[in-house]
Amino acid sequence: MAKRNKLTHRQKRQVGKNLRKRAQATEDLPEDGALLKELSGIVVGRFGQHADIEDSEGLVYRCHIRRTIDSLVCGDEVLFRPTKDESSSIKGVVEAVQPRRSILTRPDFYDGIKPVAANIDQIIIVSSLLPALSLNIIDRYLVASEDVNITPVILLNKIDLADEEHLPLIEEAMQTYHDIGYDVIFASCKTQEGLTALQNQLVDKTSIFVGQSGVGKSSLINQLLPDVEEATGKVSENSGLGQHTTTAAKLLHFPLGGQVIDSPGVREFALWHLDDEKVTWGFKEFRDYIGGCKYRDCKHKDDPGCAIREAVEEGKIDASRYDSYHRILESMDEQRPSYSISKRKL
Ligand SMILES: Nc1nc2c(ncn2[C@@H]2O[C@H](COP(=O)(O)OP(=O)(O)OP(=O)(O)O)[C@@H](O)[C@H]2O)c(=O)[nH]1
Ligand SMILES: [Mg+2]
Ligand SMILES: [Zn+2]
Repeated sequence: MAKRNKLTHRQKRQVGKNLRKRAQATEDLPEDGALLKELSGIVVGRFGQHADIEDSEGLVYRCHIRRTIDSLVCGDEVLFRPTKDESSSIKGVVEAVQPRRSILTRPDFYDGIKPVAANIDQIIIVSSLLPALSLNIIDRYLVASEDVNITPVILLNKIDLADEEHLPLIEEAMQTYHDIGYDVIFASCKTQEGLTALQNQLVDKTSIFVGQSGVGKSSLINQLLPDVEEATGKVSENSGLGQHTTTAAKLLHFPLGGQVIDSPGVREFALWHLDDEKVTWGFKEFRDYIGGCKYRDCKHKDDPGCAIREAVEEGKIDASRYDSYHRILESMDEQRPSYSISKRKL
């Protein structure tokens, strides 16, 4: 008997995808006559083959998605047709997606770049003092935000945990971001410090909270939306990670206006999909100097006549941001999955 070659993980996923597509194709979508006229709505939840769509009055319909739509994420504005029969479990069909004003993506090890959320106005980068404050991680999120061209805001949570010795150091580090031009908010879910400032920052915008597990994203959302009760978890002593982590993507409205998309997909931004030039561009304060280096292929390190390094030496660019930049470039080579490297070599 001929030996059958095993499929690779990637091939198995492709087969699974094809099977799901076939199943969906043969699924009975409601007939034209069973549907009411088209309405506009927004995707507030996304599960497998279905999406929850909210209409302009705040009513939510669980809908099928037409096969012609190949990508639908929280925050997408859509046209959908409710079913006439209100007793059916599926309440409508998503017919079309409006052009996106912005799209947040994340690199997926197997599928390449995957969309996570659409029409986001700002990214709230949540960091905290437990897990320990990492400026390098903030810088990674800033680069990712700059790359998708969505305004980032830095939120330092759990400020109640800062002691008198460390507070000035933390303030100094945050001042650097403020000087570059980023909004910085100090907050605590425990003492309520900074929550009004955060609330004002969120009005009339669609925001997304990103940050490592356990920094308090869900706790902050709970504070602003006491009715919602996002699952929060104690930071596990062993791993330093939150235990009750958020799993399903959803869009929630704030009482004062504005909305948030809470999604697990953006918790960990990896940057390996960006090339070096994009990382450089993601350091906003470097931009004035890009193109000013002596050599076109300047690595902005020891190269003679490097305009960026000279700006660091003259104190125009913060030295810790410059170090962080090089650390990101070095770690990206390690994080890049092998198939991505081989693609680059082609
Ligand atoms: N001391 C202190 N603890 C906080 C604060 N905010 C949140 N926490 C605690 O931090 C832990 C983790 O908070 P979560 O809100 O679950 O964190 P998360 O960012 O949503 O984590 P994931 O869902 O895993 O990504 C919980 O035990 C919270 O009670 C704060 O301002 N001060
Ligand atoms: Mg959470
Ligand atoms: Zn240079």
